[in-house]
Amino acid sequence: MGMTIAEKILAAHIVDGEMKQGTDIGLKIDQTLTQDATGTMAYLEFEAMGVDRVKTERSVAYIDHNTLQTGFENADDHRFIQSICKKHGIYYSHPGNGICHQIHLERFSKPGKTLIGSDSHTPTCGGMGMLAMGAGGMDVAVAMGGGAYYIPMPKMLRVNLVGKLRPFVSAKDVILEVLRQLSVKGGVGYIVEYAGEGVKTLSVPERATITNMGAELGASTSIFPADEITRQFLIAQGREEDFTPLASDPDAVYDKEITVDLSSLEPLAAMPHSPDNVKKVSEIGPMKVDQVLIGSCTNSSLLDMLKVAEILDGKTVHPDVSVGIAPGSKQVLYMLSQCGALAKLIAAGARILECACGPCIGMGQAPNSAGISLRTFNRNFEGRSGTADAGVFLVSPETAAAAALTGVLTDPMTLDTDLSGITLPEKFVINDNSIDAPAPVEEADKVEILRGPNIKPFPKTEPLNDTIAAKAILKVGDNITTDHIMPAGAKILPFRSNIPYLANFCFTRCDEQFPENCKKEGKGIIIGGENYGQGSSREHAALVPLYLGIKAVVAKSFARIHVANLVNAGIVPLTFKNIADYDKIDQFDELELPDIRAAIENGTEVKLVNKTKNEEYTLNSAVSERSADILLCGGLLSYTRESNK
Ligand code: MIC
Ligand code: SF4
Repeated sequence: MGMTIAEKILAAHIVDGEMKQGTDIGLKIDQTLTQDATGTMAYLEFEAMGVDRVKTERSVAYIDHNTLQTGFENADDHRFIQSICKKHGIYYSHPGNGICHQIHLERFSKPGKTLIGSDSHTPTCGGMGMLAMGAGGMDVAVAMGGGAYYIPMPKMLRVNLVGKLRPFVSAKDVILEVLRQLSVKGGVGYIVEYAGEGVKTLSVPERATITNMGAELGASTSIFPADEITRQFLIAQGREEDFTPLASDPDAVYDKEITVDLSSLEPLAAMPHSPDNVKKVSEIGPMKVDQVLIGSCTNSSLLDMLKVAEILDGKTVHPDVSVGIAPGSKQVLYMLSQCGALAKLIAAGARILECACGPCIGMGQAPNSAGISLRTFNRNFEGRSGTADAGVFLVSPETAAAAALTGVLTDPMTLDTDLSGITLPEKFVINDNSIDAPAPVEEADKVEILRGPNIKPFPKTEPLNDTIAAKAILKVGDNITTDHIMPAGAKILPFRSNIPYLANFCFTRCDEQFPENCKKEGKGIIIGGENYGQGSSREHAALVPLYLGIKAVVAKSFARIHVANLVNAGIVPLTFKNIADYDKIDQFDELELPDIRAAIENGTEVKLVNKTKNEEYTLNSAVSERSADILLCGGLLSYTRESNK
């Protein structure tokens, strides 16, 4: 039987298990990346493992999230990461060099290789034909130490692209259409593979926009073939030797298939507050817009920026709109400045922002009260922008630029600009001087690790108890994001290495009393709905609840990265056997999970006793055999220490 692209890469990297759906497989990881908001913790965990030098082919640490330095915290963390990199064999990308995914695509991605990153948008490099997955920081630390990365063997979903995009319709509209068809849960358990004639009409950065936002489908990852277009991109980046062709076999079997007709697509927008709440721009109509932001790892490539510059050329942005533009990398910004496109953006009145995540993660540019913000980003979860009552719409750069001029949501197909001349350059300008190579092995000993006072100890874990008895300290609905569990933003993000401080903000978007209640009770169980923990890969959404005494989360279903993070933190994830039981539990009910340790050990069903209601429900332990062992030890760090004994 033929293989899909993903199956070929999996087969070449499997080191444990069998490629059988429903079982866990362990993969050899060729490359890792971290960003600074998850990186500090990941490197503390790496240090705790006691490995001298990373064992991957390439590991890179990027500084792109916490670049707003309103106190010493971020700068201290950057210095810590820089020194760790130097000592342990990791490449270090300086702040200002750009967003991890954009730079990794440009400078390090390689078809056929595996990459895991402590950021949920790591699948961006799937646009290059890499098997690139988002993971918790601890999993990345293990992979840097040479350990395998475990995932449940995914199912295969094929997106058949037919036709060709019309001008002013772009890659963002393709992924918004896929999200419209599949929803934020539609990709769970799948690797999404793009195929069909339409693939040949998309450049690598366009493919990367699509695989990037595949994260919002809940998919394990997304991937494109590596073809002549891929090779041309690598040649333009001066890296032709990194090319390997990659295609699925003609008789490859997919578990599911959908089709997107590129020719009939129209500009789309994801409306507040979910990336799958998609409508046609023409259908929403000329809604007044207060802010337009262009950038983020989804849409900050040179191609995107050149199109925007062309649309704004010779015009002035609408006086009622604040327009911010953050090019994705130093390479993009430099080339924009060289060809004069940057001058067009500046002349039009755009606010040029640093090459970083910036407003995408709430680092500045919060909209006005009840403001309408059009963003080329990938997430529009409530409150993520920093303004609780703002409405964020996710759109393509073309749609964003159109609204920047008119002040209202505008279908860019109605513009009179000609974008046909905008193509990728044959050669990008290569200047890697903002990426430091690590110290040579023989000098590593001399490198001192620089630790600031913001770094606080990791929360204590303990082996799983025989029985868990605790209150239902919180009950939440469907599609709870990690932004609900552990918000980000300029005020909180600098404390990603200070779990006790972060605890004051945990779940406060759902229940202001949550941290207080946990501290009062000392322990608790969380009751969740479908797709609990979707969104970011931040392990803080597990580590902070762990610190607050959360012992188990009982949900209708879980998002892939978050469930792994819970296990890694030693918090037991459980699912309802009978979904209707969810309705029978109320906040503060006294719950008990008798003999939970034995049930996890033996892989049997788990009993949940609701003492308040005098009822009993059956739960499934949502974990594999290996995850069960990790839970029994009290988390991945203890498990790794035990296994190394
Ligand atoms: C995000 O987009 O939410 C982030 C910030 O990039 C996160 C990582 C984090 O929380 O640090 C992600 O997507 O994994
Ligand atoms: Fe950064 Fe936003 Fe991309 Fe996350 S989604 S990596 S915050 S640009």
